[in-house]
Amino acid sequence: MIWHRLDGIWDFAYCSTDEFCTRFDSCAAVPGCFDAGSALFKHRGVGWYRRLVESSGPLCLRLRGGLALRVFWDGKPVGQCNLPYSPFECTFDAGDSGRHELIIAADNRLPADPAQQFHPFYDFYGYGGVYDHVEICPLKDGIRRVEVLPLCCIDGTVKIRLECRNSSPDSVLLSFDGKPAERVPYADEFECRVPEFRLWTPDAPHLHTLRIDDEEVRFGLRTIRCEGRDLLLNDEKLKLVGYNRHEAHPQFGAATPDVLTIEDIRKIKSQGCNFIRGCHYPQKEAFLDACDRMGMLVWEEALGWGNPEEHLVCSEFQQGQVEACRQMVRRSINHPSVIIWGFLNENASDRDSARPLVSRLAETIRAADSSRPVTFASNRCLRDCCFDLVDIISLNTYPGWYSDFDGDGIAAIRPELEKLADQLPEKPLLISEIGASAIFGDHSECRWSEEFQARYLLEVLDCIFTMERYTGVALWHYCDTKTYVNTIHFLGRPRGFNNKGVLNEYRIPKMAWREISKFLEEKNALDVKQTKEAHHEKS
Ligand code: ADA
Repeated sequence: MIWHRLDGIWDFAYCSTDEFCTRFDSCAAVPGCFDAGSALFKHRGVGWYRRLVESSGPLCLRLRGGLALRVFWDGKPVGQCNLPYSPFECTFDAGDSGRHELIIAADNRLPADPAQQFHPFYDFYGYGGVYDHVEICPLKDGIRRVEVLPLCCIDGTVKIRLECRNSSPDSVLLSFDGKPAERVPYADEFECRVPEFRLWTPDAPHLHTLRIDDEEVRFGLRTIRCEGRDLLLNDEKLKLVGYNRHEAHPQFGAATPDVLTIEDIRKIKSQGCNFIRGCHYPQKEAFLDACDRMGMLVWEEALGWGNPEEHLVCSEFQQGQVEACRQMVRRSINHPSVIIWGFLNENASDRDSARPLVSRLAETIRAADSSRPVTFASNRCLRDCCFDLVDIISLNTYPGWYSDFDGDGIAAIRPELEKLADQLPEKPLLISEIGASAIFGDHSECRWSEEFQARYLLEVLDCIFTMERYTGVALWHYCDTKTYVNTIHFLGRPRGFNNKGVLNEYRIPKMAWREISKFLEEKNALDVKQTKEAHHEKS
């Protein structure tokens, strides 16, 4: 399918209610968040975006935004998405050829209702707007979608899954990497070997293409699986080191320009890291594309944050979560960078009542893709009762930051990580969050200073590298991130930001960034030296 981008300056109107808008008195950028700019900063209401589109016949439109989206074509409703941050597609008949009016209404109001998927107690700001490129594609009969799932990194076998619009053909033309096409009988699902395949690895992120009839996809050949306490990439044990990262910037909200996203990934990679947890929602496609190309490993997760029992047992909330997991896997399945699926960050997973939903989400994901491990980030740690339902045990823990107030804080890290390592079941164990806040420019050396944060994170890294039991760490957080202040967070979020970034919100490094860079540089130099010595001994 050939997608056409509709990015640019659209007509715009803001309304505090959701009455259908007919007067567009302003303009706004798409992608863009209306409440990140000066005119409507922090407003809660509906942003109406309008433009004309030349099209006809059956059409698919895809977009991603928040917090709830409605789509109108020539004034008629054609789609609705109540799943914030979720990649969303709607298909409809565009009518006769000519110019048509497309309107997208982005509603960022926050009704207090457990059925909602976004709540203001979440520790990140729920922006209103269109977060990502808006794209359309005319629909034709025949192959509509191709999924490629790597099965074996030794002989290059992949599973191919096809979806057709209307009827399926008897046979299709299949071609890898632009080689001469071969005609094969049509099947919804079949296996084959990639000719002259090269593996996708973080150091050599080789990408292949597969074309089936008119549909072309890019994929990487790599396997990812759990074995005992280990996580194996292409059958080799992985150690993950990296950051949690929100897709956000004070100037752009959640609609960050791709150039910023790519630069963030490049910085993390060149620091010597190999891992980003895309917290706490599905990431934009450009982020995944860039991670595929740059060899960055990604944890992709569906939206959730500290959801209490009341949410977990609410059937509308559950339905939304199931749908969000389905959409996430469907959109991201061909990205080799995605190695872990996650959901429901810090849910009430110490309650038996959490088990049905945790189990249902894990099974929903596995039914759509059994080629990657599934997890959720738990802050219930030793009290958690859902770890048996997932493949990786992931822990959010802040020893010495939210505890040990009488001590120096840093001394609490190692004993806590040792205790967790000793007591949790035999599965790969990941620290999915750990960190300490630092106010940019504070050099008082006490808590909240750049010095304290740097010492804290160096101790964490030292623990992770010396404790075999840990599969890795995603430090909290890559950069300072805007959040809510008038909620539970009012005491711990100066400036209205989560200040645990190692860069500030404008990506200016704090001391921790420089210290971690040095630490990883020395660590990587040592690894290279030891590998050379081992080779030397062998030969
Ligand atoms: C949690 C949560 C993060 C952030 C962090 C913190 O672990 O998952 O989103 O809020 O705590 O900074 O306290």
